[in-house]
Amino acid sequence: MERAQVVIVGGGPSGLLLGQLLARSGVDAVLLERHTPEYVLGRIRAGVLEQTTVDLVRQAGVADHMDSAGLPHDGFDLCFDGQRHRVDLHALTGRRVMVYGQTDLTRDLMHARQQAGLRTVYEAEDVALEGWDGTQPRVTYVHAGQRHEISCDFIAGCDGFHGVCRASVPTERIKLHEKVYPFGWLGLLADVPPVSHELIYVRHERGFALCSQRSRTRSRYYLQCSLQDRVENWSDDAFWAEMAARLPAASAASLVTGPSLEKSIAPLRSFVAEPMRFGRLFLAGDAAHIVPPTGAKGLNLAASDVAYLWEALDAHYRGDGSGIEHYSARALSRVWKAERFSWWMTQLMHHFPDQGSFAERMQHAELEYLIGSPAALTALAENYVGLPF
Ligand code: RFL
Ligand code: PHB
Repeated sequence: MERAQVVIVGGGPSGLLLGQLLARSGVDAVLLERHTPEYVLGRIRAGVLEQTTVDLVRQAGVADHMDSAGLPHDGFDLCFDGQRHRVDLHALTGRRVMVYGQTDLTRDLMHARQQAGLRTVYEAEDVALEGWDGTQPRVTYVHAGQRHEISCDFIAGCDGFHGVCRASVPTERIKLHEKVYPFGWLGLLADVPPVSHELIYVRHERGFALCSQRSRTRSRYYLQCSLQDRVENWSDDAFWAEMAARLPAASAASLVTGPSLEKSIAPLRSFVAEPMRFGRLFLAGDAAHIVPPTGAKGLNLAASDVAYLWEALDAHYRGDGSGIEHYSARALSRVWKAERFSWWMTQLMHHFPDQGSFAERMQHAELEYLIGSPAALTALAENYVGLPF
């Protein structure tokens, strides 16, 4: 039987970042990922990093590319009634965010892991957890047709929403909170210059739209779509026409279109599993919680979980086990605040299918109040740049 101090299940940003930080602390961790590296890098997801996430990536020693290619943003636009209103994050909070794609961050982390020769198994099938409630956890998996077994001190469940770790916990030990929204986001990635140098969040009767970016030459756009929509039914031309219809005329006129590199639909949900620790099993990132992407919080929450878990494990191996006891409560306190913000921004900006005129007027009144009130704008800005951890 193999041996490791920590087995990390999942090679997305949570698992890779945790692995990098643990290596810095001299903790021996094996990482098991179900898919190939190419598959993991093919998923186009987050684009906005909070300052605290940027700092953690620097602490992990993998910031070179992010620091040279990432785009610091001091603000974004909220758009409604055909008008754009700038939210000056830096003036309101003294902080900014960094636009840097999850794909790039994941690639940087994979590269660093490989360079450091850290044990990683891609295409690890049938991962199963045992003994996490006792003192001797074990993880089994199949690779290249052979079953392997690793004994360890701790298991880090970084295996996303559909992973095996949360699913291994008996239902009576875990409380799940969930809200499913009646729409999804259709995303498109293209090598065209962004329509604006900052992000634009658009509320429109036809549905929400978001203009984001990956670089000065690569754009990421999203359209609120129906849950019945299929990517195959959206030609690139149809996407660009719909985006132009939801933008103010001046912005639509300067929208540069081009062939898509990727198009996908993501359903929106809010989800929290409590607690986030079960004996020697920890959940981190999307394995424990999901936010709708409107507030750009998912990856950043994964980063704060990882920071807490790293601190707890690092302290444990230096003789102080109290961090392990407190991990779940610490993480959940930040998780719920980000859940609240993401839920709030989602219900403020989207068109709900059964929304009556009253709800529509409430959205409108709240947006008008927001742009006229420095206090309300500051509350928005301090959540968007990220609460401290
Ligand atoms: P991931 O990225 O899902 O990675 C989990 C990994 O675990 C593997 N796995 C297994 N491995 C072994 N055995 C098993 N049984 C396994 N089961 C699963 C999977 O293959 C996968 O590689 O979770 P992680 O690491 O916690 O990272 C979370 C983030 O990916 C997620 O929160 C963000 O992408 C959310 N998100 C955003 N977050 C932000 O902070 N800012 C944003 O701007 C932002 N935009 C977004 C987003 C998510 C989106 N989608 C598609 C959901 C935009 C979108 C459209
Ligand atoms: C993205 O660039 O993918 C992105 C940006 C901001 C969000 C969500 C997604 O709120």
